[in-house]
Amino acid sequence: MKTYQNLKTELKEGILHVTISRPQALNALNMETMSELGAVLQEADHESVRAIILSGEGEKAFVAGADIKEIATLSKEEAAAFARRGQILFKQWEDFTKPIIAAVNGFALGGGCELAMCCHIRIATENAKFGQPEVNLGIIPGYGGTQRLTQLVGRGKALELMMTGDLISAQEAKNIGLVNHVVATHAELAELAQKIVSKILAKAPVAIAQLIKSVNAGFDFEKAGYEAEAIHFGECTTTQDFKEGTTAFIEKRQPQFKGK
Ligand code: DAK
Repeated sequence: MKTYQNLKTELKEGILHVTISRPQALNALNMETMSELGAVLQEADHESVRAIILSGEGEKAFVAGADIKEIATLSKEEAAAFARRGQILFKQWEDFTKPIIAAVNGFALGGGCELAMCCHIRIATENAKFGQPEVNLGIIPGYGGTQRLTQLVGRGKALELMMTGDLISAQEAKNIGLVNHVVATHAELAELAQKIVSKILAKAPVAIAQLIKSVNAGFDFEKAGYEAEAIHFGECTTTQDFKEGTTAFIEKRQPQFKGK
């Protein structure tokens, strides 16, 4: 396996363990990490890899979203290109034809929740928290979250979560169908991920691949929702409110939104 700046990888008995590792920023997704998530998926497209378990470094965060400090400095053109690349990258993870388990070990917020939703199965420790707090920054989810959250939990709950920006516990995430299983400890999370993967790997790989393709075919990426999300996300990033939201986060204060 290659060496990555922000990912730790280990291939053990056909299972590729990928750990996002920027603990100083709660594993937030900067551009480099996004590009490494693309590269590692390409590497995983090899017969030696039969499944992926994705997690975050440490006991606090899976991924606390896109790197707000980095996105605050993007130009409009850079922002649009970055958003589109993110949508495509997350779709590649969703469409990967070997099982991917998200082992959510802490905060899964914004882009982190969106990344977990691209994985085929989500399990979590009870300290994990989920949410789409983009509204606090004056934007909307831009990596397919408006679509995938709605698919997983239904329209009413998805809209409530996205409009309030509320964070929910792992147990509540399980109650609404965002997470499949919740365990107490990080050791149990690793054990459960391994157990689920082992069970799947005992089945016929072609059938598993065809299952993933069949399920995903019913949630067509070309459908209007993803396109609308990209357009409306782009519109939000041009507002003064987006500048205010990201600046307020960096300055550790509440944002004052003006509606423009
Ligand atoms: N980005 C950058 N740094 C982050 C971060 C993030 N998303 N989340 C946390 N950190 C940093 C904090 O700034 C802090 O750094 P220092 O102050 O120590 O230098 C360090 O990680 C520890 O965080 P806290 O001190 O805040 O820890 P707490 O336990 O007090 O709070 C928290 C944990 C997860 C509740 C809090 O850190 C938090 O609210 N984090 C932000 C959550 C969030 O809003 N995530 C982003 C959602 S939006 C795009 C534009 C936007 C997006 C994508 C693309 N384009 C223009 C293309 C947005 C997508 C999103 O994901």
